[in-house]
Amino acid sequence: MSIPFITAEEAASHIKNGDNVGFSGFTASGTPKVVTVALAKRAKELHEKGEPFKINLFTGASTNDHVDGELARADAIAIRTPYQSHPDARKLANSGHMNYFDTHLSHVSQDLRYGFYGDIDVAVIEVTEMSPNGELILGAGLGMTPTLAMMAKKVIIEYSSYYQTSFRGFHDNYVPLDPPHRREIPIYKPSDRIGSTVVKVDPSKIIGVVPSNASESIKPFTATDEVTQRIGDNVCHFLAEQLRMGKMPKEFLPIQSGVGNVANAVLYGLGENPDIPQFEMYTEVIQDAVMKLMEEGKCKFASTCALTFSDDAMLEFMGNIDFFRDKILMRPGEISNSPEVVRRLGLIAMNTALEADIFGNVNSTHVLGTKMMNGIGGSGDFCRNAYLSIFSCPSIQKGGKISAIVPMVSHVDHSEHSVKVLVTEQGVADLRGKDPRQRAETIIENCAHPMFKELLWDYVKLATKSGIPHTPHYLKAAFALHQTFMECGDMSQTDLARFE
Ligand code: 0RQ
Repeated sequence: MSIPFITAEEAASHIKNGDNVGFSGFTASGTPKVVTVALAKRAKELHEKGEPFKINLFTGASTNDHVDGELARADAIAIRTPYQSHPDARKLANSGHMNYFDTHLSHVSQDLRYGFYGDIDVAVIEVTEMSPNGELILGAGLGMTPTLAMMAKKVIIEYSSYYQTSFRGFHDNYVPLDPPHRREIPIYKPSDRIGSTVVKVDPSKIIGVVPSNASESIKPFTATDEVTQRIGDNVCHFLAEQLRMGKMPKEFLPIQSGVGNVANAVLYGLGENPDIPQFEMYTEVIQDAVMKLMEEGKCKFASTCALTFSDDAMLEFMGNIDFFRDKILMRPGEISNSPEVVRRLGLIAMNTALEADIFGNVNSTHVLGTKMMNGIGGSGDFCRNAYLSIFSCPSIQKGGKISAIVPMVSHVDHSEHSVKVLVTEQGVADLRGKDPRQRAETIIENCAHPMFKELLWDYVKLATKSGIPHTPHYLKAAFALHQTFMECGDMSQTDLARFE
C-alpha cells in the first residue's frame, strides 16, 4: 500500500482532545519537530474559540522546544511523563496546570504495555528512512519508539531529511516479553547486539508522512568552570585510586554518565587521566565529550539510548559516521537503562544531585522539597543497581546562600542504601561500609563547603544530644536550613541555638 505525504497541520488534526500521544526520541534527539508545532497552533486556536484541547504526553525522556516548549506554551498538556527539562513545561508542572508524574525511564514502556496508563491513541515517530512495508530506521534517539509503534492505534511519521548520512545499523531495537513470560535480556557486554536494526509498524496504522528537515537544536555546552572542573578531577582521582587499591577490576568497568556540564567535565577528565584505562560505556545518553573520547581511542564502545550531540558535534559525527559504526549502539530506554543489565555489567554510575544529606540520601529533583526541577530521569535505574554509584554536585549554590549538603534532604530520590560515593568540588565521601554517624563525619569533612561545616556539625551535636545516637537526627531542626532560606533567602543565617 502507498503511504501518503501529508502536511503537519493535517497530521495534527488526527490528534484529539484527551488522546494519549507518544513521541519518539530521547532528550531532544529523535523527537518530532514539526507535527508538534502544528498541534500547539491548533490547541491555541481551539482555546481561543473556547474549546478544550489537551493531550497526555508520553516520551522516552526530556524533549526539545518543538515538543515540551511549544505544547506547554499552548497549555496543551494534561498529563506528562516521565521526564521534562524545559523551563515552560517546568512552569506548567509547578503551577499545577499540568499533571506531571516523574518516573524511572526504564519503567515507562513496560508500564504502557502493562496497561497502567491506557491505550496509546497516536504515536508520532521521527524516522530517517522507511520502507512501504513499515520498516523504520530511526534517528539519533530511541526512547520508547518500539513500544509506541507496537501499541499505537494510529501512527504519524516525521521523515527527517536533516541527516544526510544513513543511521542504518546503529539501532538495536528490542522489546522484552512481559511477565510472566519475560526472559533474561541477553546483554553480557555493552557491545552485544540483541535486537533489530529496524522498528516494524503495521503500515495500515500509518496516517501519513510529514517531511521535516529540522536539526535537534542542541546547544554546545558552556565551558567548564573551576567548580565543575574540580568535581570532575575529584571523580577521576577517586576512580584511579580505586583501581590502584584493587577495589575495581583492573580491566575497569563500563561507565554510565548523566547529562550536563558536570558529566561532561568528568568524561573529559577520564580521557585526560593516564591512570584510567580504555573503557566502554553503558549509558542512556552520549554527549559531545564521548565523541572526542572515541576519536582519541579512550572510549572503545558506547551503548546508549540517544546521541545527544550539540548541532556542531552532530555535523562532525555525520562527517565521520563510518568511524563510529562499530563503536555505538542505540537501544530503547528500557534496555539502555535496564536494571537487570546494569547489575550484570557492574557499572560505574555517575549522576547529579541538587542536594544530599549528611547520611547520603540524595535529592535530584525537588528544590526545597516542592518545586520540580526536571525529574529522576534514568538516575534511579542506574544508581540502585550499579557496581559503584557516585553522585556529584557543587557544595554550594546561589553564591553560598544554599548549602547542597543539608541535615535532611527535603525530598528523597536516591536513598542512603544505594548511594555509595558523594563528590563535590571540596572532595570525595566514600560511604561504603560506614554507619550513619561515620557517613555524617566524612560527608561534612570532605564534601560540605567550609562556610557550612560548623553549622552542620552543630546540627549533629544537637541531634546526638536529643535523639538516638545511631542516626543522629533532631526532627524539629532537620529542615532548619531550608526554613531559614525560605524566611530570609540565606541558609547560612540558620540559628540552631533556638532548638537547644
Ligand atoms: O539554577 O538554573 O538558576 O542557575 O539548579 O543546577 O548546578 O547548574 O546543575 O544543570 O547539572 O542540574 C540535578 C537539576 C542538576 C540535573 C540537576 C539550581 C542551580 C541552578 C541547576 P539556575 P546546576 P545541572 C540523566 C540522568 C536528575 C536526573 C538525572 C538533573 C540549577 O542534573 O535534573 O540525573 N538530574 N538524570 O542554582 C536550590 C539546591 C540547588 C539549586 C542546584 N540545592 N537548591 N537550587 N540548584 N542545587 C538525564 C536523563 O535521564 C535523560
